[in-house]
Amino acid sequence: MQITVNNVVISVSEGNITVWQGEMIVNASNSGLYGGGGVDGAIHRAGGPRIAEECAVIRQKQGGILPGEAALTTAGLLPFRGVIHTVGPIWKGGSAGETAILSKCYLSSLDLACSHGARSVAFPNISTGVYNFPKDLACRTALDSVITYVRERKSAELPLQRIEFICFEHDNAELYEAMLKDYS
Ligand code: AR6
Repeated sequence: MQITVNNVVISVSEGNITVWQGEMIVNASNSGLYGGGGVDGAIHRAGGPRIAEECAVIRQKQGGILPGEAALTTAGLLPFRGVIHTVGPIWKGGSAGETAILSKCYLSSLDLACSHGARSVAFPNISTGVYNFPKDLACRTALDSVITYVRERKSAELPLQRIEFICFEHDNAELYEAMLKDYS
């Protein structure tokens, strides 16, 4: 399933983000940028120690990153131009600003990708694993945030040509496929 907004192809697929083909991938990390489980673990395992070394430099310089922020490192052994690490909100019931923070994850990752001239970027389903964010609200928030971002930019300010949501879980892939149709 894919749609085109402002000349950017926005698509959904089911699979493992480490074998995606494109320029930059986003990681669902933690505030200390310590490699963990889930997609974070998969990226660090596949990319090798250089990613953790650069995360340690960011940690030393600025003490990590806050939920909603993003930071760029090498992709190590992975064939990407870089990995954008962002930190999603831990779901606490919905009244702690979780949706706004999740939206900010997508926007700050896109800002970073664009400021480095990336032509393509892939997102995992941030916060919907151990951080427990409800999957349907996370999907709506991801699509609203990314599509609004792309719509509001002039083409000249937007190096991106392709944005892909990589769903590791089948139910997430179904949600994204269904909701993406609302924007076509
Ligand atoms: N490719 C794409 N998506 C994946 C992959 C993969 N290889 N593996 C898992 N997912 P999670 P969070 C999906 O738990 O909820 C880490 O320990 C997964 O099915 O990875 O943001 C960090 O260090 C789910 O849909 O991230 C943090 O401490 C989605 O990725 C914490 O978990 C996000 O699940 C972050 O929690």
